[in-house]
Amino acid sequence: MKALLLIDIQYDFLPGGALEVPGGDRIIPVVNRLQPLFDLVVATQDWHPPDHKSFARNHPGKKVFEQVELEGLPQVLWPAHCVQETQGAEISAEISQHHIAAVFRKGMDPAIDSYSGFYDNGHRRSTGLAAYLQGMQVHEIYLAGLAADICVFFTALDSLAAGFDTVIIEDAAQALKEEDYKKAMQRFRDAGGRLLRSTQL
Ligand code: VGL
Ligand code: ZN
Repeated sequence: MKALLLIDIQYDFLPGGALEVPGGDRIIPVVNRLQPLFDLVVATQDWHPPDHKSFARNHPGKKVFEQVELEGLPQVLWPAHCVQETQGAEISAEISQHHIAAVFRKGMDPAIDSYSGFYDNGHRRSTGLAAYLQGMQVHEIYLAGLAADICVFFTALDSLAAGFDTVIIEDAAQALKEEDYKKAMQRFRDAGGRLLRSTQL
């Protein structure tokens, strides 16, 4: 079975959002066109409490995009984004919702960030996504969403590590920073991942 994972296609990562990915909205029609081609579509949703430690505002004297240490890990401080129950945390209504079988939320623990849809950044706790996909007999995972250099990338690495055949759909994922994206995709390929364009599916 082939699954399409839609990573964090939420208003706060789209143009006009609190942590907008430039051009992030370009992926929406591509994602909608792809959904019917898969056996299963699953979404992730960044879902932070207001006191989340990845927010610069929760570190007095620190600025957005500064780096600190959190639970022994390097942490970029973000503008407050995807706060639980706010409009910015909603998955875009422009994404066809009827194909989405399940939504896995992440980033609820205020003490640690969670870029991957599978685990927090310290790989301490699982979201249950790997077991869910295995239970659904999924062997191939295709990724789309935001941001390509952060949450799509880290989800893709964990997907490979869990043993799934893993593909990032290049034109269905948009990066926050182009230089980071290039490095990330090199690491992804080195780990055994593949990049395809939506027209190749
Ligand atoms: C993301 C930064 C912070 C993402 C989530 O979805 O790529 N990036 N939280
Ligand atoms: Zn976040």
